Amino acid sequence: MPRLLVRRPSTRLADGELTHLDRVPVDPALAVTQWETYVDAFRARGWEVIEVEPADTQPDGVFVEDAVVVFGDLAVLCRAGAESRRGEAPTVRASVERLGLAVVAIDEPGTLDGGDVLKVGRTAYVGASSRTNAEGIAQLRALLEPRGWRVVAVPVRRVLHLKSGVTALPDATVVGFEPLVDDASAFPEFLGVPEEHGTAVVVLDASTVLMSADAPHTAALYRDRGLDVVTVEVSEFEKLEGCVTCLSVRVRD
Ligand code: CIR
Repeated sequence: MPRLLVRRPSTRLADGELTHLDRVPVDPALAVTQWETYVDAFRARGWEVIEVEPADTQPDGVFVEDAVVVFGDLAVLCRAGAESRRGEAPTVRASVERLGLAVVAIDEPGTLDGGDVLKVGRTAYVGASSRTNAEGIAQLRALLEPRGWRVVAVPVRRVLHLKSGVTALPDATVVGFEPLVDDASAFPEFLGVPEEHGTAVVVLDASTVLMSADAPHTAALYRDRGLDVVTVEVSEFEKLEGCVTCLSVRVRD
């Protein structure tokens, strides 16, 4: 059964980091409702949900994808690019250790945010962003290449993380909103989509994707390609430069 690692929103969510967006009011109660609906969408499709210990002192702790990336039976604990987020790691490590995966960590001076890692088959595209540095990418490459992964660094300047700009459909097509993609030529199969919030998809199963409700034209495009599309409201997280991918870590069988 696929497993989903999540962490409920901090009461200080509204104080989360912002890089490209201006701060606007966040509704904490609505954020919790949206988070619960998001988690339920997985539960309804047979995913086992595992909650990381809540961390109210960590405003961005809900974006658990940034703290760990799973490659088969290897979990790579990240070292956050934003100093304010480094306190998220110990509780994530404790949860990951209970999953029974081999656990390794990115070390100082490396930084790596999980939102910068896009897995497509056995290729890991890694965003060279304001959060992920060259040393972090080098450490990840040293861990993955001996295990049969290809690591491809790609520039990320227009958005926070690589996966704020591009993700992948079940058939490995990389999707992105072109004005926010620094180098679409890095991806062998690329599909431009018409809305910024349509670029983030989570693959629920071979024919189903989960995405933001704030991209109806993109949802229609995916349906035209034969996909089942589940949409959820994630407005309160989008205000903080989050999206459907960063709210969970997916551990697939
Ligand atoms: C941050 O700036 O770190 C958070 N406010 C948003 C993190 C979003 N994570 C992601 O895209 N993977």
